[in-house]
Amino acid sequence: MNTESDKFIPYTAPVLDEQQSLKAAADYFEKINQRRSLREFSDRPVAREVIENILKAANCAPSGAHKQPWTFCVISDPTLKQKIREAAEKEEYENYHGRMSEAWLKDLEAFETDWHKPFLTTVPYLIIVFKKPYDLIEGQKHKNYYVNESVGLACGFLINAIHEAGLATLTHTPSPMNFLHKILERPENEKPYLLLPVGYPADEAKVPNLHRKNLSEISIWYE
Ligand code: IYR
Repeated sequence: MNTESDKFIPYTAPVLDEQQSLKAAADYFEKINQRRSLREFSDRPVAREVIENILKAANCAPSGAHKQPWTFCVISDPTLKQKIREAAEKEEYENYHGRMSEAWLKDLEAFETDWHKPFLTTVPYLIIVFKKPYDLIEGQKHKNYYVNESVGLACGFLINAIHEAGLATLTHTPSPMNFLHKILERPENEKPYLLLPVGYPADEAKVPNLHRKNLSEISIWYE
């Protein structure tokens, strides 16, 4: 039973002094600055427990009213990966042959992408994130809050955990993504949100030569 005394518990994260904060923030930036979206993966296996911990980390993201409106489908079955690749490539073919605007195609030139998505079958794991606009409990609909924001945050945590584990990923949205709902036989209250291939990078993997905006371009300080 919930009593008044167990409604709130102590906050246990360590409190750092200024020197420790300076070092922690700088070290963290240095590490996350190595993160890149990758399209060239190795087929080297990844331990299931690594993926379990990555998902547990994603599940630590904040969410509207702590509803955690997400489901992570984890696919290592080769037949299923092949099926997903075929369906994704079919949509991407349409995207690259008429559905995307000229301006959009031009913006993608730096990435040299096309409708072929071989990484979907190379990687040991695909993680498909579903959002839940409402929960279904005993046939009753219970609305969730800030669903896109919450699931976006969880994906951020997920990508961070993937990087931290020495793995790489790509935020892939072969839209429309409804085929994932069908192939994975998800319930009506789940909508596909993001597809993440997860694995080790291929030997000598390359990424586009992109630059991040600097602090003065992304922040305005009111001091
Ligand atoms: N979904 C396509 C196109 C694509 C769109 C964006 I926005 C990108 O940042 C990269 C690619 C594809 O995956 O190729």
